Amino acid sequence: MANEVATAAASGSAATERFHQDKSPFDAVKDTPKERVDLLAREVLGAIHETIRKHKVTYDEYNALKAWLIQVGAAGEWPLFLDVWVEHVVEDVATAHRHGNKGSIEGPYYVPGAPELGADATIPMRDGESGTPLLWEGSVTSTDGTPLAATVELWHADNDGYYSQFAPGIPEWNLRGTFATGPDGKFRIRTIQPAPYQIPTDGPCGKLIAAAGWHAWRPAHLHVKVSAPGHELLTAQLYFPGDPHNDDDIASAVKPELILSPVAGDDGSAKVDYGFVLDPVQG
Ligand code: MBD
Ligand code: FE
Repeated sequence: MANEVATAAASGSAATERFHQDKSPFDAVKDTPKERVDLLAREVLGAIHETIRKHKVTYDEYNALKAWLIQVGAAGEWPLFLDVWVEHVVEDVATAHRHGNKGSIEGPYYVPGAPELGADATIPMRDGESGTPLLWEGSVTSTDGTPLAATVELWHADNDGYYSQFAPGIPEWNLRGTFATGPDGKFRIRTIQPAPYQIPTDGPCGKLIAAAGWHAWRPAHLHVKVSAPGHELLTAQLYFPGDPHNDDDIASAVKPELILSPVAGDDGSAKVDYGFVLDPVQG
């Protein structure tokens, strides 16, 4: 374990495998009419054709694209590519009708089934887990203010920017937990503050970033999925004030409503209050 290093290919193939492991994503769209598939496929291809004509894309560039796309698949980086550069628009469209909490993208590193904990608990972590301790208190309510017995799933990177199950040498459920609130909707979670996250630079996504002169950073973030009976599932990320990448997240997933306001405790820890408002399911 000690000499294993995190590689793009390893975290990419873990993410790809994980995605296929759940129920088939095709099931939910099996009744999609041909007309819609035709429309979407034609418009996406049309946008590519237009770019080629507009910028006179050459055969050398076309062949490089082909080779690069093959590499994205071989490295298992399709989940990473799509979640970094596409998912944020899908999320915007999917949640535009909501009156409750703003959401954000799920990203490639969610794993269902994290250890179940109570409303007042410490997330699984290693002895001496590095990083600023974070005490997070909040409650879950419906849009009319009613407290909800809810489930808060939390997952995040460690102080080196690595996620358990996607980087080697980290215990399986490290920094992943499922917290159940009581009927008052309240929770109190102890964890550590994650570090900013650099998407793998040694794989094909990293190659695109370098070739385009972009940077590979996401701001430090906590991922959550908050659910309650009769309410829409909220998938969100929470951010920390002052992070240099809050303004230029490579995944375009920061919203001002999702930036926390932690206060420093006298023991070097951070304390934060942040609760969630869920939209009732309509109809
Ligand atoms: C992440 O941790 C993440 O949250 C997203 C959206 C993309 C890559 C890595
Ligand atoms: Fe993340």
